[in-house]
Amino acid sequence: MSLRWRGVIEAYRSYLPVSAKTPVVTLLEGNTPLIPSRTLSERIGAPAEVFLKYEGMNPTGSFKDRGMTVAISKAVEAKSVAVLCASTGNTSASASAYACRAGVRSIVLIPSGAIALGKLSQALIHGARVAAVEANFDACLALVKSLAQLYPITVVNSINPHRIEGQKTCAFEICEVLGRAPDFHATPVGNAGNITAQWKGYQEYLKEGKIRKLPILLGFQAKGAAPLVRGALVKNPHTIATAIRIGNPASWQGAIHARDESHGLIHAVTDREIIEAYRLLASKDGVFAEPASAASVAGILKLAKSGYFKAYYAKKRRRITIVCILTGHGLKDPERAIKSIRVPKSLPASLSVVAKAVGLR
Ligand code: AN7
Repeated sequence: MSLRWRGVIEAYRSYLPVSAKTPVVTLLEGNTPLIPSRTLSERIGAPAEVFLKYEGMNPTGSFKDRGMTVAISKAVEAKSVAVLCASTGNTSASASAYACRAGVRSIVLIPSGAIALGKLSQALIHGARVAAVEANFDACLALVKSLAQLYPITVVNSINPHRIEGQKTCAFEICEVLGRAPDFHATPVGNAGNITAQWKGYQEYLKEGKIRKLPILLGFQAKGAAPLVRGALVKNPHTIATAIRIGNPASWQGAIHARDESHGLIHAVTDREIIEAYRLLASKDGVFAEPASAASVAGILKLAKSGYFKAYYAKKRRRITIVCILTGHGLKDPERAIKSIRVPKSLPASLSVVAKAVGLR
């Protein structure tokens, strides 16, 4: 076997809308680790093995790269000279990186003051034209749709179907590693493109005979930004998980289908539960994911407490496999990490003072 990984388009070409004529724009995204979590496995309340699909290991630090390689490749094939997106941060980081690699311009609209610093730095360093708009993500996306009507530019938000196609490869990789689909697939939900894509991936693998059974999908939104849970738009969404601060998800129907067809659920988790899960992952498993990503972990811990997995085990009587998607890297939002932990104060360079401060006696 060749160990050379060539990105998701080459790995899954026959499942993607590309031909021999499509110029492949790739940063060798995908092939991310599926890390077993002993800490979480022990907290499920039934015999279970929990895995973390660490999508923060993609080239720009989030799952968006899987969709962006396809969207930008298709934009170049269509001779587009500029791409446009609205973003809570990660889409803009990914779009600007793939666009500069392809030699096309990127324009990004972000909610002013409401995206994590790491993501903003990525869009800027990759040379995107950044508009910091005094509005939330939903309003930015509405502006993007209007701009696309007026100017010849390709929208690379997940309303672009090529994004969904690329992102479904996450489900393929999970099935490849496990040799089947997991029993449960837990994921954070914002604009709902990703849950839609993942469900599509599993369904295609079932149809192709690569798996025999579909997983149950568990989607988690932040409580202050949970339109799918409430069944109504949220006008002023709020959460510390800025990536999923979205009140009017574009793939609303996709998320509802994924939930209902898989006999799953979409629930809300509080900011406090998100931060607890965020710190647990970092301090017990050694995995640093951004706050929005920790929503999937907060969600399964909450379900575990309510006896959800125990009830499933009582019926099936075999060990449960759960995959949590960690959608983005913790380094995207270092300010949040610093805020949630006590920062060390500076000390004189004295052996006794330093030893005492770090707990050595
Ligand atoms: C880390 O970058 O919407 O439900 O504009 O960055 O597919 O929207 C990001 C979303 C989860 C939610 N985790 O995925 C954007 C943007 C992280 C994210 C989501 C996002 P969707």
